[in-house]
Amino acid sequence: HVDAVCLGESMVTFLPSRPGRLADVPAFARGIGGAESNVACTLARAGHPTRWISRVGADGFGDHLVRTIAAAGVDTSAVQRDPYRPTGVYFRTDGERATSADGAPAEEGGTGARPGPQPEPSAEPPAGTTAEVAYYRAGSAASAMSPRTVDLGAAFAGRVLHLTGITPALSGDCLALLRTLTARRHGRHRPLVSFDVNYRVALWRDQAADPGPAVLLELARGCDLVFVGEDEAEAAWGVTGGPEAIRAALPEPDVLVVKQGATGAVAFVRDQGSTPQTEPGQEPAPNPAPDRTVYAPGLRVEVVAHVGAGDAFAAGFLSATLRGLPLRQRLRHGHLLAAAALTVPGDLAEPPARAHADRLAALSPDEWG
Ligand code: KDG
Repeated sequence: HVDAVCLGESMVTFLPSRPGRLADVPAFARGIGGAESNVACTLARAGHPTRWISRVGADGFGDHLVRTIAAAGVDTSAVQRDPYRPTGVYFRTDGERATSADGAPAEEGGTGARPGPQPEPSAEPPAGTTAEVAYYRAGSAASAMSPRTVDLGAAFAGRVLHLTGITPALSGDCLALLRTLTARRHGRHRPLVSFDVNYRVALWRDQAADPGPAVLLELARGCDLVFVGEDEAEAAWGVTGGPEAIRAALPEPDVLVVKQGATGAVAFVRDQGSTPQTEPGQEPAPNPAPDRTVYAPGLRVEVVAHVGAGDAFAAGFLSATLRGLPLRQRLRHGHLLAAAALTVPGDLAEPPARAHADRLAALSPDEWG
């Protein structure tokens, strides 16, 4: 039995030994990254049987990724090894602390967690330094994922299939794969398809006339649950006017979660009772039933790094969804896990024990705020 399947590229990540520009940092420590495997590891650590589907090189970095993700309790049996293409890697630097205190930038997708006072940093990057991300993933093993190489049965085997907008930016084959996985023609045979928009400008800008925004909107429309940052929706689609305007631009998913950076998150859920059933191959009804809308403020934490917080938020929301918890609890579980990820330097934090998270998520609005 599989609760969730997460599909996407993971990379070996190199985190800087000290703040500063990529040109100046002398050494990097090895970690792992990848939005979808971050969600998979967090779901598995939260007690959900979870599978990660991907493709890595037949190299040491591929061994390291598979070993580390399996050690988090994730089923890696559907991960393929590519004898010709390498495992992707990337390097990050720290930006000025003041930058991160403003809430997650669009690149990180927003988290809904509210940053609190900053810890006294041991070494500040020079003023004006922004965080840099250098990807070495063009032609990677994962970019060779396609509808032909990926076992679609394995992808559809869980109750939830989690995807992100990073994968379609990797190659034409990866885009074709995401189109296949998000096609509504699979109807009742597909699991709940979850999509975190994750608009990574750096991955799309090499392509003529950045097709990213249009592709991400098209794919999001085929999914059942979509996560998007308010700033991200503006950067990608030019939608201003807040969560309601984003919902108006994206009415198709049954559930839409709009993350408002440092403030909180809003979830829109179509009232299933009054939604006409969509047959396989059919478009959703033109006038969908009205939404239920819930807002939940984020938590105030001392931010160490934003990386991975959006993934942790998605994992918390998905975990609570899989457990059938009410909408507000789903948002709060998202905030709790995001808060944990914000307080560590790498992508992944140990999630709080389920009973502890449940107690925190059940606090009254006064206690929570
Ligand atoms: O959400 C964190 C990810 O951005 C990071 O782990 C790397 O998947 C990654 C990407 O493509 O940016």
